[in-house]
This record gives sequence, structure tokens and C-alpha cells, in this order.
Amino acid sequence: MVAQIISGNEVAKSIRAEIKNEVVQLKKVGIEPGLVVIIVGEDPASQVYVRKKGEACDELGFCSETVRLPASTTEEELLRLVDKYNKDKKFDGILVQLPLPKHISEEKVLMRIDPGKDVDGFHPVNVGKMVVGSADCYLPCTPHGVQELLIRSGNDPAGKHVVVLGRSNIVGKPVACILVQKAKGADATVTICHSRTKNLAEITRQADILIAAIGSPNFVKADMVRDGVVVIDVGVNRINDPTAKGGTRLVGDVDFEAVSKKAKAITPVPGGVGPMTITMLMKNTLHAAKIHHNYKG
Ligand code: L34
Repeated sequence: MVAQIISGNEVAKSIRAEIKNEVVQLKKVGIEPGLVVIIVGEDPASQVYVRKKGEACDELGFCSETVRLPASTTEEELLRLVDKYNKDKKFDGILVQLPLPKHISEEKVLMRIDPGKDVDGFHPVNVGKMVVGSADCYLPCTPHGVQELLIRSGNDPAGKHVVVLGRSNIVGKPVACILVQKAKGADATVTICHSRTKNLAEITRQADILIAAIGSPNFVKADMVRDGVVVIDVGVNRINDPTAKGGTRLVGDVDFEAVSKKAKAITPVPGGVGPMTITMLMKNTLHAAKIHHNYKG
């Protein structure tokens, strides 16, 4: 079977075009969506993602600011900065890039963000609203991006057995929660697997849709999937490869070469889920701007 390659770049492009049009309309009535991204420390992967978020803001006509803080920043300093942006009307969304240095409590910082500006959807108020299926909440960007990729690539999860590999708060748990919801673009039967799961391959082989989010390079092998599976690879792992430019190469959690031979559809890494994460962040920020300005367009 020749798998359909689900291009996150392409889907992201069309969603961004939709957002761009909306921004044009908003600007006519004096509204400019604003996003502030805060990054603490020098983690190279985080630097890349944060730069891409700033570039997306520029591309779509959002006002944006990136605050780069040293790894030595104290929790108190970061909390005070969050307080400042909570009050600043110029910014509709606040994003604190994770992971944070060990001496700062991520939970404390995320709790401090005004839930109305929590475009990451990580604040417990938004997490709670997501669980009950409230329309009025910010869905976390990567899980929401996964759902959009499935829908827009013609792979509606309704009635399908979705197997999620990984139980993180950023991807595994929320993506399971979103896809099991009684709603359009969801309605799946969901199984979550993790490091303590017994007979993992037996379960993954039952998947109609497999979502890999464990952060382990090339973990999913061909013998772990059935013919015709749809695979969404959330992993972004940088591995050493002397033949690659810079000596490293990005790979997902799925052995793409082998698994794509059995799959009906599969996302690549890079160019799959990554661009969707950033695009859903833009969508959440646009939504926040509309709410903050009581815009009913
Ligand atoms: N607060 N922290 C917060 N919000 C988030 O939504 C994130 N995440 C995850 C890490 N920490 C976070 C991201 O932004 C992961 N993530 C993310 C964002 C973008 C990309 C990957 C992960 C991405 O654009 N990936 C590109 C390749 C980038 C590269 O060259 O390294 C891709 O095509 O997959």
C-alpha cells in the first residue's frame, strides 16, 4: 500500500490563510491580536519553536513580543512578569514555553496565567472545560492540531479505535480527551497506552488511528501496526546522523520508512504535527482577541 502522506505544512497553510483573512477584518475595526511568548533558559529546541511562533505572528499580522529570560530567573520574577502581561491589554494571549528550569514550578506559573489569556489551554480552568466539552475554552494546541489534521485529511475519528501512545499533560491525556468527546470530529473509542502498559504491541495493532506521543525516536515499528492504520506522529526527536546537515536529524516516534508501507495515511516529521501546533496557537490567540474586544464577526 502507498500511504497518504498527511502534510501538516499544507493543512497549516490553509488554516493560516483563513486566519489571515479574519485578521484583515478585525483590523478594520481597530483590533490587532497580540501574543507574548516567554522563554526561560537556552534549550535549543525551545528556541526554535519560540522563533517559529514569533514568525507565525509576523506572517499573520499579529502583534507579538518574545521575552527571553536567563535560566537563572527566579520563580518569583517569572510570576511577576506573568502578572504584568495579565494586565496588559495589548496582549490577548500569554504563552510560557515549556519545559522551565527545574527550580521553577511549571504548575505554579501556568496557574498564574489569566485563563482568558491561556492560549496554550494548560490552565486548570481550561483543562476542566475541555474535559466537560465546553465550547468556551482554549484547547491545547498540539492535541487540537492532531484533531484538525485528522478531519482535514479525510480521516474522521468517529467510531474509530484511536490508540494514544503517551500520557503527558501536553499531548497524551488531552488528545484522548478531545477525541473521545461526543462531538463532531471526535466520537472515537480511545485507548491510552504508556510505559507501564502490558502487551503494548497487541493493543497498538488494534488501532484504526495510532497517535504516537512518547518522545522516543522510531519507537513504533511495522509489526506494531495493522495494515491500513492511520498514524499521527507527534514525536520530535533530534538524533545524531553524521550524514545530515549539522550532524543531527529530526525523527518522530514512528519508524516512518517501515510503518508507511503498511499505513493508509501517516504524518511526516518534520512537516506534520509541528506546524499544526503553531497554527492552532494562532487560532486560539485570534479567538482570544475576538472575545476580549467583544467582536461578533
Ligand atoms: N507552553 N510549551 C508550551 N506550549 C507548547 O505548545 C509547547 N510545544 C511543545 C514544547 N513546549 C511547549 C511546542 O510548541 C512542542 N512544541 C512544538 C512546536 C513546534 C514544532 C515542534 C514542537 C515545530 O515547528 N516542529 C517542526 C520542526 C522544527 C525543527 O526544525 O526543529 C516540524 O515540522 O515538526
